[in-house]
Amino acid sequence: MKDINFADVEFVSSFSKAPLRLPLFQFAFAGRSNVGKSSLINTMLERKIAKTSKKPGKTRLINVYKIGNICYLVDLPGYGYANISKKMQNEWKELVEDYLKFSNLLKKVFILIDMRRDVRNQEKELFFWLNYHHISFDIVLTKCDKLNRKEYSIQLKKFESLNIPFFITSSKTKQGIKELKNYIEKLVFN
Ligand SMILES: Nc1nc2c(ncn2[C@@H]2O[C@H](COP(=O)(O)OP(=O)(O)O)[C@@H](O)[C@H]2O)c(=O)[nH]1
Ligand SMILES: [Mg+2]
Repeated sequence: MKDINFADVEFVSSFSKAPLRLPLFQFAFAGRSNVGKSSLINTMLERKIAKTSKKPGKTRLINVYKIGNICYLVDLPGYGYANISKKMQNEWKELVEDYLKFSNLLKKVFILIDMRRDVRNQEKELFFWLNYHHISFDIVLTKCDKLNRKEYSIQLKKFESLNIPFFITSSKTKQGIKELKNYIEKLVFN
């Protein structure tokens, strides 16, 4: 099996319209704001390339990073902001749903969930919607360093009961990062 050099990364662009014709496999990252999406991408790529916005909810853009000449990581705008208008919610939906439904060569969607939290309606709706459209997804649990052993085992059981494959990660301790990268490699080259 070939290797992907995740450090060989290039920022492609921020898209306000769904990029549907990217010529290589894509891995998309979705999740509510503050879940640790930018941190995860930066940790995987071993540099601070993913933009972190000080004003969450302001950017409705899809950020795309190209790894070597092999694949793309697609950073989808976060959902679940408390104070955003219906209009902005609809814009988010249209942009993200357009991309997920119609993008060429989308290999996998990773849905990030803070491991301390429970699965909420927004995630459940997203699971349902992705299944309905036959779009393949897994869960990536973030911030696993923030749980003590007891909390960890309680949450682990909860997520196991969903019957959706999941990774357990921390951008702080780098737990699970190698596994996630190996998995992406496997999906690209198989
Ligand atoms: N302890 C810990 N904090 C994290 C982790 N990942 C992200 N954070 C923190 O969570 C906050 C939101 O992270 P960010 O990556 O900007 O989230 P995004 O809005 O989903 O892109 C920041 O303060 C990060 O430092 C993690 O794995 N462990
Ligand atoms: Mg971010």
